[in-house]
Amino acid sequence: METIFTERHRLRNSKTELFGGQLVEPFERPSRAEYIIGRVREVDLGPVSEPDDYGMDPILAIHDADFIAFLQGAWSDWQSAGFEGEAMPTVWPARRMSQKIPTNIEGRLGYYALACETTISEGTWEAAYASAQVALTGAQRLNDGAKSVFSLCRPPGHHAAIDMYGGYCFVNNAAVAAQHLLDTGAKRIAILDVDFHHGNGTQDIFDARDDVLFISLHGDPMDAFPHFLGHADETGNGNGDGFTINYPMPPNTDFKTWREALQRALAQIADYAPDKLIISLGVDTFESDPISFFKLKSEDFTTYGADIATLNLPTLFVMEGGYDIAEISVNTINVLQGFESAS
Ligand code: OKP
Ligand code: ZN
Repeated sequence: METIFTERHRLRNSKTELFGGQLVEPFERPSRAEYIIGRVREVDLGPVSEPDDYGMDPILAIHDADFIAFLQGAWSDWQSAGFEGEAMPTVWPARRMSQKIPTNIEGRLGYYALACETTISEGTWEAAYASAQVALTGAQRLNDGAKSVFSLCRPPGHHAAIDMYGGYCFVNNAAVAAQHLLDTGAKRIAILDVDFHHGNGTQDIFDARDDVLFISLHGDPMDAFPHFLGHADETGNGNGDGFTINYPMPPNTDFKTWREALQRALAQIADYAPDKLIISLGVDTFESDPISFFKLKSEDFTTYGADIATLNLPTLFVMEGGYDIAEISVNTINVLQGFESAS
């Protein structure tokens, strides 16, 4: 399997995350991608290629233009305001307040943020842009006939909504890839999100559409980030009614239970008969992940990679989360090798 990767992910290198009331080193850090690409090379998964540049249009096909302009300018606006730390919101347009977009950078941060753990710092936009290009290049490889591709995206994307960032995400890489496939001939795309956290951004983007089936397996939002989306009764709206499916699961969910949900999801994807499949691949379902609460073991990732291959669909794997630095690389590549061994 070919991997698409760029060192430009390193431009996303913030120094702080608000966690447990303290500013800590971010869990979403450059070494994550370095571990994963190291393992890709160690097991000789396949060639590693640089992304092509598809420009801004595919990003603006998913995201609100003023939101993207905000991301592009946020770091410079924050610095111009004279602040010394990294950019983070402290105020939101909460219930019954005005939704007018402020001109001031502190107001704009609150308007466009869905969470405040994720600071914006120098290079953040450039890395987010490059990450989307990694996803787009992987998608185009499927158009060119590849059976499967690994887009080693960083920063991740599945929490980024039409006009919101947070949860370490800025541009929704999987959604941008899905739209590219639709714009180049596909009629239906399925996105299966196996990251521990609910893919609220992807759900938001495709909420009212029937050309993308979105299915997510995740920690129940009653207990887990992002807390305010991902319940089982969210099934899509308008034309999209029935094309969003959520499988929230409780703390300590083990592989047996998780795999039962996966099998149901795979049957639903088969029924939908998509042209192509995108996996939002987060490996934070691992038992030792520092910020999650499922109990998957390393060998389980191989098993479920093989399960996904039974769909026999052209498949793009888009990297999302996974934070136990020592083992994310093994677990990620286990999914890809499990998939290949069953293909
Ligand atoms: C990004 B991805 C836990 C706080 C969680 C943000 C998590 C973002 C996850 N106490 N903070 O989906 O892996
Ligand atoms: Zn996650």
